[in-house]
Amino acid sequence: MEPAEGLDPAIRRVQQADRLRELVDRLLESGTVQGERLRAAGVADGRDVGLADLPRLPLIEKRDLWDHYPFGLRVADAADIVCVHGSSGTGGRPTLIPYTAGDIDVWSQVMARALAGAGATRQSTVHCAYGYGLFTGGLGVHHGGLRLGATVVPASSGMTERQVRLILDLRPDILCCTPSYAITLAEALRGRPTSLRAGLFGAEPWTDELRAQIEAGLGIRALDIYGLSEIIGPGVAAESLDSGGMLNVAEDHFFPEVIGRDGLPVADGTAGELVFTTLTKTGMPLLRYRTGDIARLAGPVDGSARTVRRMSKLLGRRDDMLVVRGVNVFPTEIESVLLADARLSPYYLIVEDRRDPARAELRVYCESGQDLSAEIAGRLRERLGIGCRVIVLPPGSVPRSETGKAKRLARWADESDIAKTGLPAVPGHGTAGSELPN
Ligand code: DLL
Repeated sequence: MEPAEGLDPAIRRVQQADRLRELVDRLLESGTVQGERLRAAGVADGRDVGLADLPRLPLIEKRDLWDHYPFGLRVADAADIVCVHGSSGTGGRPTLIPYTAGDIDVWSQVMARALAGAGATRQSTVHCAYGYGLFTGGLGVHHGGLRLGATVVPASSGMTERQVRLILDLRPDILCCTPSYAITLAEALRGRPTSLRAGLFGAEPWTDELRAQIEAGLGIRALDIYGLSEIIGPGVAAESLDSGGMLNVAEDHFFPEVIGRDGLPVADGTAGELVFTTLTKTGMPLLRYRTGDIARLAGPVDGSARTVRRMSKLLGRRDDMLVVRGVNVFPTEIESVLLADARLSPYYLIVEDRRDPARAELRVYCESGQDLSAEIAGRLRERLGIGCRVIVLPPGSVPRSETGKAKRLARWADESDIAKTGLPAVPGHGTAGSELPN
């Protein structure tokens, strides 16, 4: 464990407050919109703020990044930027993040921390099957692995047969990839034993039910790792072998808050939107960035050597929340129901069908050799409180993705959207859909 993780929380608070003041000074000097907004909020100097003042400081969100695309929020000199990462984003608008050498150092540190929390050491071999590129998954793990002194196998994503070969021949103990790809790898390994002991899986939502399938399929401990390119990439928070099912937040670098719909902070244990402040970043630091991700915060595990605050697995995203006939549903709740049934494959697709706006319906496409549609629809109704149309297709029908993030949610606004999902529009292919109640 890294000393920063075990710091006396009172000392960490002082360190965070100092870092916050330095950050505020950097932003005020930058002449960017974040500095202007701070001035408008009455902050003229870093010494004006403490951690308790955070809730009254301005928030920033993805729209601001787009409005100042590509680098309008950059604070460091252009010459000090050493690389760029980001996400392709929706609607073709990428989000680009410039990093200084100092930012890469912070990232390496928090990723080394996450890998060590999964049991990795200098002796480890880390098989990294996250994509390498603008996406932060591959290179984030890579930086952390190098920092730890482990051997990194930069397999990147795709070419599953080659991945299997590398895993069998190079005998890695740690696997890093998306949770959906972990399932693909488990299937491709077809029960052959491996040297893997643990994996760090993230970049897309996944449930404890999927965790159980990965752990059984690969014979490993499956841990969750969270992050977003705007803040740094993977490593903002990660589970460790002993973190009690929650993710340790690297809060000495990324200060977490959770806010309610009204924008006000909520108590620990209450779900709300995660907001992060990058206390130590210098390339494009963000003060109070609204992530759109929904989670809960909690204190450290009682009696643990790690004293950092923890966050829950993500419950969902603000914009992935489906509101169907007035009921709020997160896709992860549907996954929990589907994956608890061993007769279904782990592949599914949820469709919010609004082709007839007056009669929006939720369709759940899943796979099984058996007609389970009525049974699954019943269980979903019990869990969600609304009826869904469940369509059980023969195994292999739901589109798979070997690279990038799994697409498990589609929205149909008109007929042209149907073809994009690669699925049959009408129930009856495979097993008939269940009746639509209410
Ligand atoms: O996905 C960074 C990452 C790479 C995290 C590898 C973990 C592992 P972006 O492409 O910018 O960055 O996407 C960030 O992905 O706001 C969440 O909505 C989602 N996400 C990331 N990690 C998790 C997770 C990377 N563990 C967005 N569980 C975030 C659920 C996750 N969703």
